[in-house]
Amino acid sequence: MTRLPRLMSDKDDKRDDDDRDGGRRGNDTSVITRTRAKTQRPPLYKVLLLNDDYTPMEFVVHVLERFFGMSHAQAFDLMLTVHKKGVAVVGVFSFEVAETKVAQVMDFARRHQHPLQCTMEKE
Ligand code: TYC
Repeated sequence: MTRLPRLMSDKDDKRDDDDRDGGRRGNDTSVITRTRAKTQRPPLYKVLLLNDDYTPMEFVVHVLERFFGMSHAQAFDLMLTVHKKGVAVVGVFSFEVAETKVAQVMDFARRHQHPLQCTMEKE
């Protein structure tokens, strides 16, 4: 949550007697005592596609186009990377989006009786 700077008037200030301003402030002046609370970025999750010996290459290309919004050329290149290296990151998302992508890919592969595996891990 982002906080706005809080203004503290002289009357609120319990440390008013420390005289750090040398007494130059009048009673109506204000000092910004706090700027901004630290914001936390939500954690991100990598979605990984795993190679296997049976899922057709065209099916994997289709999965990458359909669920990860890739062009045919991008999808083909990434499929080949998985085929050669065994695994590749196909996207980085919030937890909920990554979970949905994994479920969509696993369900689609299962319905077509391919052993394609898709997992996620915290970045
Ligand atoms: N290795 C598979 C084949 O030769 C193709 C493949 C690529 C399978 C990527 C899965 O994630 C994968 N038919």
